[in-house]
Amino acid sequence: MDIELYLRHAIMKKEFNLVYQPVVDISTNCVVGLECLLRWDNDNVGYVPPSEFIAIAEESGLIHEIGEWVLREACRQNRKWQLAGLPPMFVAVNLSRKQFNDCRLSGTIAAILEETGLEPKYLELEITESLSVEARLAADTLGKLKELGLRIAMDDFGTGYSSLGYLRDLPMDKIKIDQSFIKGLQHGQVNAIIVSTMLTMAKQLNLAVVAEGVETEEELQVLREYGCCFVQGYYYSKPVEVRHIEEMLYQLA
Ligand code: G
Ligand code: G
Ligand code: MN
Ligand code: NA
Repeated sequence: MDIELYLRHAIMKKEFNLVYQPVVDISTNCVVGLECLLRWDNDNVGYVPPSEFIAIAEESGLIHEIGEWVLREACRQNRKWQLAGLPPMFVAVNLSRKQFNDCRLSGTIAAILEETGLEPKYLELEITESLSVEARLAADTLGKLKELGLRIAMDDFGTGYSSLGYLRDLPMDKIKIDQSFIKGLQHGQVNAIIVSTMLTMAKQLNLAVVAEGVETEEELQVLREYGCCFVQGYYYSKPVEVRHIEEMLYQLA
């Protein structure tokens, strides 16, 4: 309960911070995008991981205000990097279920894009497989969002209850293979069979693929052989603060 009280004032007190993790094209080592991840540090409760405070924000309804802050901040920052002359990259924002189910979402996002001047094609929204809405409603919402010109990625792909049903029914642009499939990836394993099959399927469905949680050269090598183009994970970089991004972009180049 205490946490909710502090969370309520966190935006006003500027206690939130975004960190960014690169999505890398493995054939060129170029950063093509950055996923932003929310961090919260409060004097009284200390560091609270997002898995905890986002659940509280969802229950209390604070997620709308917090989520809007994240979207605005990510778009503003990406536009700023572009104006500073960095190569254009997309920024990926995680959406929680309550945000997704809010009928004002596409209007809010349209306003944020307008206000920050970020071209919609540089914004990506990550949704998970647990939207818990009817497929038809979710398809309507996604349709409206895509009309704005942005892209939709399915996060943690493969771990939900209806991954394939979602792919069939919803207009996705990308799947992000959950890191549990990537850990210790080696030929001949069940995980390897699943990952290579996901890649084949995605190709035929015209979906981009990002493999998440890549930590080792070995995992990267197997992914390369299966024709995976984009990865994200500690092998390249942890999520880092804004002031480290430019440094990191030069290092990877
Ligand atoms: O950064 P990582 O530590 O620990 O993230 C943990 C979880 O929190 C992930 O599932 C991630 O998607 C989620 N998360 C991080 N930032 C945000 C955010 O801004 N909004 C939402 N809804 N989820 C987020
Ligand atoms: O659920 P989502 O995919 O949005 O959250 C990504 C989470 O995965 C974040 O908590 C991020 O810090 C974490 N993460 C990103 N790359 C790696 C990695 O290579 N290894 C591990 N263990 N976690 C990672
Ligand atoms: Mn994500
Ligand atoms: Na994920």
